[in-house]
Amino acid sequence: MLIRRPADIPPSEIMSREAYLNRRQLMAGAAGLALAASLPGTSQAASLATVKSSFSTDEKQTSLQDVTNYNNYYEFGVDKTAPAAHAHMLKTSPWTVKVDGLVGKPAEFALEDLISSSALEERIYRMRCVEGWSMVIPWDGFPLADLIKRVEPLGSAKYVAFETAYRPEEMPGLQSMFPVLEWPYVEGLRLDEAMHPLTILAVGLYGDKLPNQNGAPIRLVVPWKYGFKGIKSISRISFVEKQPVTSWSRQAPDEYGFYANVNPSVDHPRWSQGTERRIGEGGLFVKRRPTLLFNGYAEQVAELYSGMDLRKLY
Ligand SMILES: Nc1nc2c(c(=O)[nH]1)N[C@H]1C(S)=C(S)[C@@H](COP(=O)(O)O)O[C@H]1N2
Ligand SMILES: [Mo]
Repeated sequence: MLIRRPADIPPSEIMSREAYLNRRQLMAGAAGLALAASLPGTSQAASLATVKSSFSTDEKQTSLQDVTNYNNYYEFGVDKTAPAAHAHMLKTSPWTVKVDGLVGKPAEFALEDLISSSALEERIYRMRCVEGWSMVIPWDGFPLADLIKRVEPLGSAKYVAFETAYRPEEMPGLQSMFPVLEWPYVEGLRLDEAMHPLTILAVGLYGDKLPNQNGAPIRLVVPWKYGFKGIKSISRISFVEKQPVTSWSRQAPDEYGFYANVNPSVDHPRWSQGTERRIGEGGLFVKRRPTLLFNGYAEQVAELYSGMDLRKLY
């Protein structure tokens, strides 16, 4: 492991997770307690009660410090540390998610409703960013399929479109004279991808409320796709017939596609996708890891793409 000065090492990295959560519980702020109180069967060890999932990897988890300080969230700046510095500006409560389009039961859900009406699961997923780094993150969330079933999609619904909140006053990146992306950030999935049991909406990580820089209060997690599919701070989910526009493929269609499935044999035009750097594995002599097809989830998801040319539909 990288040797750092003690002052650089956050307590969360030194303590075991249990000790950390116990300490957190003692020190839990009003927000955490209020959220915990609103949840059925909240355990004593953490703010969010979750059940374990068989979909989790047992690989070493990336430290909370790295998960919350090395982020992409361009609404708050393009540096990896900018979201941790600025995302507190986003007011995440109250929060609603509007679900509309080709559904029998369109609705505007309060976040608390979405959380209390689902059995939260801990999903420890490998995450791979298109830039070439990866992490292992213990998300707390529920299958997107649960929400989809509640709104009863019509037969004509083929895709699901997602939108991040549009809040110029609370998102400095939206005030920039030279914006990196068109806002709001938008993403999409084919309906069968959205219904897949691995696809979740996360409302927490490491057993606690989702930090703002990771997409509070609710964000998408699709572990076999590049990180940019995981749209943060979702305010709207629409069911549509045609493949929706997505932020990065609109910005640079030759570099980023709609599918964005992790694939070591389909390179980005400017760099290889064959290997990755696992965040937290520091040091000069640490080898990059080989990237796996569908980020290692091929057994579960390859079937979704049978017969498709993954070089063309990248
Ligand atoms: N709204 C919004 N969502 C976003 C992004 C963004 O800039 N804006 N960045 C994406 C990218 S490129 C990645 S790699 C992941 C990073 O998620 P994390 O910071 O929780 O690890 O968020 C994705 N979701
Ligand atoms: Mo990314």
